[in-house]
Amino acid sequence: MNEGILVTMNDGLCSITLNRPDRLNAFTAVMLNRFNATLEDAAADERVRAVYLTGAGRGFCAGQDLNDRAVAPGDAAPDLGESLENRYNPAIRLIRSMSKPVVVAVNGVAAGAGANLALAGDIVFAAESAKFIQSFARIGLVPDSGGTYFLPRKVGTARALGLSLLGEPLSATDAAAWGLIWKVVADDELQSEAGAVARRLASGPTAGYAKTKQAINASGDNTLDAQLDLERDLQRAAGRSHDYREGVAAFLAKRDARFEGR
Ligand code: T3D
Repeated sequence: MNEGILVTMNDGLCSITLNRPDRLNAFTAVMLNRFNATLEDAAADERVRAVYLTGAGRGFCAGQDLNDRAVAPGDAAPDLGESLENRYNPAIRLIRSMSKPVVVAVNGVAAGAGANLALAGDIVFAAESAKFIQSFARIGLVPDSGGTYFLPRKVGTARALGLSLLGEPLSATDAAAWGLIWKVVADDELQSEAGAVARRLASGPTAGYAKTKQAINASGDNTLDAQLDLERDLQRAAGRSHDYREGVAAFLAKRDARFEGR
């Protein structure tokens, strides 16, 4: 049973496809547990040097599957805090803390936790027809999966509040113009373009990427002084890496570098 997740491994790239296309890849608890286990494996496996995430069918992910538990009037209230603590928060923490780049190819609508999962990626591509919806307000919920953390930082408070309170779709083009994502590409070029970037990252200087991600992640909470100190320490370590020596040697020899990720 693949539980709504397809996983392939190729040349250092772990590719994950959310695969419940008839439900726009909405997460059931079982599917999200499996997704998190896959991320944990990818984070721990030294052979994995980059992760690629996309959706099957016409959607990327419609967030929580609203059929997955009873919420009818009269039913006991479900504990959504439990759902976040045990499933959604670990997914976001795994993506942000993983010491390898995570490339996301948003192939269609990304709603609710599905939107914020996409936005947690390191390099986010979106198909021209894709849209991002903070749909939580439509069902009386609060943006989760890092939405209230990442949105204000990426687009400012005014746009974060507009997106969150109104729950209106944001086009891929506007998402790129607002600085929410890396790039919007033609629908039929999404997988080839985003996939090529993921493969490139999977054969790049993995240890250097890890330090870069660590520094960028830390910057929001650091003073300039603290950030300069962090850069010094990370650069000192990067300067001792195999890939730094190889990168300089390749530059001087006017050839392509053969990075080993260490
Ligand atoms: O555990 C917790 O609950 C806490 C965590 C919460 C995190 C969250 O993600 S809360 C937010 C949950 N997601 C939503 O509220 C989004 C619901 N979906 C939509 O608003 C719309 O489907 C979309 C705007 C995403 C797309 O609209 P459209 O018109 O392109 O497609 P559609 O016809 O609505 O959906 C296609 C099918 O997928 C449809 O099924 P059907 O009629 O063909 O049998 C629809 O019911 C189903 N589907 C879409 N989203 C969900 C879903 N089924 C279950 N859960 C969904 N989230």
